[in-house]
Amino acid sequence: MSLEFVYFDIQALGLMPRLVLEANKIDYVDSRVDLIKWFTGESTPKKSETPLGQVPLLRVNGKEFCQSTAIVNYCAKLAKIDQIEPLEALKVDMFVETAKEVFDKMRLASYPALQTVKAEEDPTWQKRGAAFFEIFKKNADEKFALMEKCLSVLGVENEFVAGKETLGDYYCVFWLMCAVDCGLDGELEKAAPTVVRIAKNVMSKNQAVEKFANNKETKFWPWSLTN
Ligand SMILES: N[C@@H](CCC(=O)N[C@@H](CS)C(=O)NCC(=O)O)C(=O)O
Repeated sequence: MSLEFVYFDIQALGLMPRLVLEANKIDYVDSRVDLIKWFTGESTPKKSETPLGQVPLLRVNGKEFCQSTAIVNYCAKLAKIDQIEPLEALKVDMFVETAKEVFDKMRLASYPALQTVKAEEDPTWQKRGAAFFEIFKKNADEKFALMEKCLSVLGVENEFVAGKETLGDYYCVFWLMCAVDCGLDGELEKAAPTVVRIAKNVMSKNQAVEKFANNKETKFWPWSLTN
């Protein structure tokens, strides 16, 4: 089977698919689309050539699929990490939804600020990045606290399922990587210490996860590339 993951040269919505594949040593081609060329219509692939006009997309034996959650879930199936008891899956899913909800609330509230600056006036993303982060970082600790509350309600302290990696553990790595990249790691540690503990736990047990999490070559957001 051939597997090609196509996304911009950032982590963001590409982080989870790449992490699941790499943590479980699944062979894939990690194709990076040039973000600037995407918007000028010169990228490979072009926006108009993708199934839904967006990335990420996954090519499985050449056939293209979109939507990051669908891609993450498919990768989890390939990695066989979804083979857990229904009640364990319920716990994992409740946290995954919470982690995604926090991320979506923070990023979707921040994009309008970024769009107030014209791309031509800000080729290095400095102004757009600053506008984005001003909103993204606002009251981040309150949003992080929801993830901590979720873990506390579920009674999860170090891992979701004893001796098994799950999407819940990987989402903690996602949040640690995002927070470090945005300079929010102190806030995450304070408001959601269990998220950080679970992330470090899976990193200490799986070298591929540790390598992935410590790889600073791929930034989380495009606007931190030049910072
Ligand atoms: N619901 C989609 C959202 C995908 C999405 O928003 N992709 C953005 C990049 S993170 C994109 O393709 N932006 C460029 C565009 O829309 O032209 C998913 O989860 O995959």
